[in-house]
Amino acid sequence: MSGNPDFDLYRPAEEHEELRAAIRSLAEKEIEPHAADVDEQERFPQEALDALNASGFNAVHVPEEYDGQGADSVAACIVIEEVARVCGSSSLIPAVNKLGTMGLILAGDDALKKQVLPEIAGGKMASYALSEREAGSDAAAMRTRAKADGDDWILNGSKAWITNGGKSTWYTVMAVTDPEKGASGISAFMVNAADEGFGVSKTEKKLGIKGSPTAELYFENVRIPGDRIIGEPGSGFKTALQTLDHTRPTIGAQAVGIAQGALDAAIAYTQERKQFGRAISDFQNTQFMLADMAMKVEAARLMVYTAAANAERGIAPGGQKLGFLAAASKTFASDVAMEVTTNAVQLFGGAGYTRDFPVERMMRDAKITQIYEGTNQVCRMVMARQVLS
Ligand code: COS
Repeated sequence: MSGNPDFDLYRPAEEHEELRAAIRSLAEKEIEPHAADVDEQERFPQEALDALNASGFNAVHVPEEYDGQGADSVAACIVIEEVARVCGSSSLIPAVNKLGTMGLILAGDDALKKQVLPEIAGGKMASYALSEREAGSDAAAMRTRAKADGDDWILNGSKAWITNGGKSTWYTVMAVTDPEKGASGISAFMVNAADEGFGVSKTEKKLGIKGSPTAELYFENVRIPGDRIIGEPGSGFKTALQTLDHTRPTIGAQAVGIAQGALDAAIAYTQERKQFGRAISDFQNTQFMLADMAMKVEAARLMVYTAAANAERGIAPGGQKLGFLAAASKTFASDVAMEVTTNAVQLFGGAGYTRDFPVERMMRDAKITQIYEGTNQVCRMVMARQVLS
């Protein structure tokens, strides 16, 4: 049976294993030592950005023709997962660089790609600006307006909860261009941080991922040239949702990484910690908890890679099931991450509740993966629509 080529589908590619070894080594050496401080000080993980940029792991998804590495979607997930295993905040650098450029990659024209993508491959960052204070899950209810003025567009409004807002150079911004047309009157644009009238009005104080700024952006008569629109006017909402079909698995990957980090810490700690004269890993309760945690992390990982592989194939039109798997993998992996990190804290006992160990940070960081890129409730809506269609 071993010669059956079909079984290769279920074997990780050699280059993916090599990539994992490389990014794990970098993450453990350059990112992990700063993770607790980044969280404690609520500061941007500059060391991580420098290390990721120097090694080219900052945005591996950027196609080769735009000076990137053209890594596939599974490879991008592996990078995010391995960084998240040591630092959730830092993993948002490669994750959001992909989120902030995916609409452009999917629907933008060549000239705009040439303007933006080489900069991202070279170390500048990108963000995705869809949500507004009154338009979160109901994203089509957005108010930010873009009006044509000659060949230019003029943007007014604000966006909320924008990951890496203020740190990014480029922003994919969804705005209403035709208020009469609802979701079909929304367009997507590339806005540059240097564009006059663009700014950051507020940075959130958060439970977790404290090293990654989450910002409110404002646009005050921001004039951008006509060639900064992504695709046709009115296609922006579809581009935004299509983007999420490609990037929800990357949040799944982040969740898997955080869960794996907590599991690894719990395995090590329970073998060292002695109570009643034995290592607590000798007790069956601990063993069953660790077994369940490991089983669920593995299941989540396989689902995320399957969704990412589907996203890879779904770049061609007609990838009908992409939305289901993307939402399902993100939802499943984030629920697993919440459960596994909570159980890791439990296995550490009182020590797990302190900041002397990384598991409480991982538990706080895991929570956001159930909320962003579509709350798990919205993701279940997306799944149910496809199941019932
Ligand atoms: N890809 C491409 N097009 C899609 C799509 C997808 N995955 N899903 C829906 N569309 C299209 C629909 O076909 C529809 O087009 P037509 O009117 O031409 O048929 C259009 O987009 C609007 O879709 P729909 O009517 O389903 O939109 P809703 O307003 O009902 O919203 C949900 C759908 C709730 C699923 C969407 O708003 C959503 O995903 N919200 C969460 C947003 C989110 O994840 N925010 C987090 C931001 S990142 S931190």
